[in-house]
Amino acid sequence: MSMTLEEVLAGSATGERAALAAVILAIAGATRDIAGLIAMGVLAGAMGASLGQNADGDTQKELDVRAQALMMQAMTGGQVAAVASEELDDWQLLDSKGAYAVAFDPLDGSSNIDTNISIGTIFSILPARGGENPFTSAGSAQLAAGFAVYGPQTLLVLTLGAGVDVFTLDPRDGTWRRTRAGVQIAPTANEYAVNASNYRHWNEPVRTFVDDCVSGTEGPREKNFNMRWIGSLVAEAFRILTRGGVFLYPGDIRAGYRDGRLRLLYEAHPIAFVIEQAGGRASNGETPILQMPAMSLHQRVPLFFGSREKVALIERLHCSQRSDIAPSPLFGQRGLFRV
Ligand code: FBP
Repeated sequence: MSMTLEEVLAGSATGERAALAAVILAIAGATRDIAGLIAMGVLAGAMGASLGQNADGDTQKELDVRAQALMMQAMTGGQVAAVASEELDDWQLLDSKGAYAVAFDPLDGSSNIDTNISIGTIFSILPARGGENPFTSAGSAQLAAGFAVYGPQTLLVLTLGAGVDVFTLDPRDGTWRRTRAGVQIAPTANEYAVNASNYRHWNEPVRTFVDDCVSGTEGPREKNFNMRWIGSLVAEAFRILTRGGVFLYPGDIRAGYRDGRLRLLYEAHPIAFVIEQAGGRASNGETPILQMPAMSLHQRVPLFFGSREKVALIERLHCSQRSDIAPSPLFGQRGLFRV
């Protein structure tokens, strides 16, 4: 029988970090409750009903609010000093003596709630700083991170900085069981994920990357590519962990989208930590996501992640444009670096 989450944590979150296990178990418990609510669908109420707007101006749905409440409940009374959430205007101090700070998106992929498509919860655990704001560090400061996927199976993807494990929720007894250990992302793959309806808003490097994929065997890459866009970051991240590929949510020229759509602190940082721990790469096109400090709680960031060779290619395309030099033969048609 595969190991339970409790057994795995007992082996990896030891010594000073033993309390980290309790925080992860509390988050796992909340995600199990959220999964139960989602599985009920409309029997639990109109989960996709719009209630207003959240701190960042996104439409807030009933399930966003219920998931937020379940996560907050799980964060109270333990070792959590402070929380930040997509659904809160500001960070909240819970207990200045707590050792950890948790940033989370309680419900990722809200636009998919009514459509029975996979959605999830994303979390990032940082060291606390007493009564000070702990949510300003670079992503490299994370102690643990992961996400739950509420799909055909309920999954928990977790890293404590020493590889990535996947746990599956056993609906027979509510136990999380490890079903994959030491996940590794293929270094290259012929699949990309992007909201192509934004093509006209993108900058040149992103258009070049996608144009080359679309041209298939007739283009500079001389092979065919496949495209997927689910509209739930967690589902795209899990697919990429499973069979490789690359995800792109660039900044674009639409009002409010200069830095893309995704939030650094509770979306890009934790996803980047997982992806890099699985041998992949995550970048804003120029800088590794894990090197970027959070300047504000709801800061957005252009996000490219997945198979490391593909992300490196996207970075080279950004770099070649920024350097403002005559097009190099290396980046030209059928160029070496585009392969
Ligand atoms: P939420 O956190 O509000 O759900 O937004 C994030 C997200 O849904 C991601 O999961 C997804 O990758 C992206 O927005 C979809 O954006 P778009 O609406 O442009 O397809």
